[in-house]
Parts: sequence; C-alpha cells; structure tokens
Amino acid sequence: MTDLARWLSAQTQDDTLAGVILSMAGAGAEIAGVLQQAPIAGQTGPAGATNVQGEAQKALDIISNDIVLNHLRQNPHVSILVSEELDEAVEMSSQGGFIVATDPLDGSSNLDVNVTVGTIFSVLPAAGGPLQAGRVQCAAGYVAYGPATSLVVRIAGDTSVFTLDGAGTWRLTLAAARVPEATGEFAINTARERFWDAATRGYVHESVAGETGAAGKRYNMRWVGSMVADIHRILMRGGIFLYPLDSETAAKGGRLRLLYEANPMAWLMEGAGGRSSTGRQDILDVAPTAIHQRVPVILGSAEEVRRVEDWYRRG
Ligand code: P6P
Repeated sequence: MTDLARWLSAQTQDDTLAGVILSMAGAGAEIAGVLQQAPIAGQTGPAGATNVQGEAQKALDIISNDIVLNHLRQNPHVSILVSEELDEAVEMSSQGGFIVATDPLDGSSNLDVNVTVGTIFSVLPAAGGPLQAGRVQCAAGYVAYGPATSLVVRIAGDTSVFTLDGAGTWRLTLAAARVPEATGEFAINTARERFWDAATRGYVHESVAGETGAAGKRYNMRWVGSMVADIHRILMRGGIFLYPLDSETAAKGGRLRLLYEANPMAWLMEGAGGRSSTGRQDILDVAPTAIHQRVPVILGSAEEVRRVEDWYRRG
C-alpha cells in the first residue's frame, strides 16, 4: 500500500472520501508532468479567453481544469465540481456524496517565469450544496508544483505533506506540519499600500518598524505572488499571509476566492496549529452566498493573525 493510501486509511474509515482525495492527488501528479514539459510543448502562453473572474486564461489553466474534470468524472462519489475556470458548477455523479471546489492552477501568471504554482481543492459534504461554510469541509489540500512536487492534505486531524517520487507515488515526507505560533515574516503585496485600510497600514508599518517600534522585534517580508508558494512557505516555517480588503477590492468583497482558495488554505492552516481570519471573523465561519465569492484573507502563525485582528478591533 502506498504512503498516501496508508495515510488515508489511518485518517478516515470513509473509503469514498479517501477516493476523492486520491482522485485529486492523481490529477495533481498528471498536472505536474504537464507543467514540467510545458515550455517545450509551447503551452505556457495565453488561451485567448477570460474566465468568470475576468482574468486572462492561460492554456495551462484550461488544460489543468480538464485534467481535474477527467479524474473526477471517473469517481462516482463526486456530485458537483466548482472550479475557478468554470462559470457555473458542474453536475457530476447523481450518487456522489461530496462536492469538490478547486482552483486547478492557482498563480498561473507565474508559469512563464517558472515560479511555483499549485492546484488547490476543498471537499464538502454533498448534502448541503456548494454554499457551505468552510468549517464543514470534509477535507482540503493543495499540490505545489515547485522544485519538488508536494501534496499537502488534511481530513480532520493533522495537516500532512507528501512528495511525488520518480515513480509517480506520493511519499509521506511530513506527518504533522506545525506552523510556529510566532513569526517575524509577513507576506503582503506592498505595492497596494495606497488602497489599504487603517488596520492593514497600522499592522504593516508596526512590523516594518521592527525592534524600533511597538512590535519589538525585526520582521522580514516575502511576497511570491503565487498563493500556494506563499502558503507552503508559511506552513513549513511560519509567517503570515495577507490579502486584506482594500479600497480597490472592497466592491468585490476582496481579491481571493472563498470556496477554493481561502477555505481550503484556512482548513490546512488550522490543522497545523495556525489561524485564519478576514480581519474581523474566522474565514471558516464565513457563510458563502456565491460559488465565486471573494473574501479578505489573513492566515498563518496564530499569534500574528491575532495581532492583525487587534488592529481591526481598534477600528
Ligand atoms: P497580486 C494569483 O493570481 C493570485 O490569485 C494568488 O495566487 C496570489 O496570492 C495573488 O493572486 C497575487 O496577487 O495582486 O500580488 O498579483
């Protein structure tokens, strides 16, 4: 039995849930192979279309979405697929007990410059439909296509990390990720400062002031511009990721999507002892109203997320 199959059997008695995760892991392994050859195959360019988000689609966005569709269509336990690349939810198996929400290739604008991108997925119970709070997720995960290909997944217990080996097998490389409670590293796109609210500005300025200010310690800043890359760094060594509500994104509710970016990442962070927030409430408690709903995202080291929430409480 492979590492992933053995891990799944220890995490859940529900073979159908395990099967859905194996389907997404299979899609990730196939996408990894496509991405590694894409520059040679001439697949890194634009697709000439835009998705429901109004973003220019890359050929690889569509290819990755098709790969996920193909793997999930072979699984009778998936009732609905919600994808960033599809305007409407897709009806899959009428007997399916689970809904999958996915960003098939997050950060694809980084593909042309060979930066880590990823596939993010959330698994929900079918009974409640796609618009359920993240708190009720059955599982969540992402595949990070980087120097190594990593699968990070959580059902209800630990958040674990697998690495794809040369034979296409997911090998367990970290059984229980633990996000350090404290951190000295923040991730935010600082070019957006002119749009920030007082809380974000206050938090970032206090962090930049480092040991000379109220934070009383030195900070470093990292921003890859690929959520999976930034989140994986934070999961592995601590940090805080911020894509907060700002004056430019406020009309849309934020930048990042709730069902297939914020909720799965929040679920994984929680499983590793981290926290997630919109600034004013736990992301996992947000009640969705639309499948492509956006939400402010602040997540990572628990103590640091609380610091940001303190800035929001100051008003
Ligand atoms: P910005 C990629 O397009 C993405 O959705 C996330 O992966 C990433 O964290 C964010 O947008 C980057 O946004 O405004 O820095 O380009």
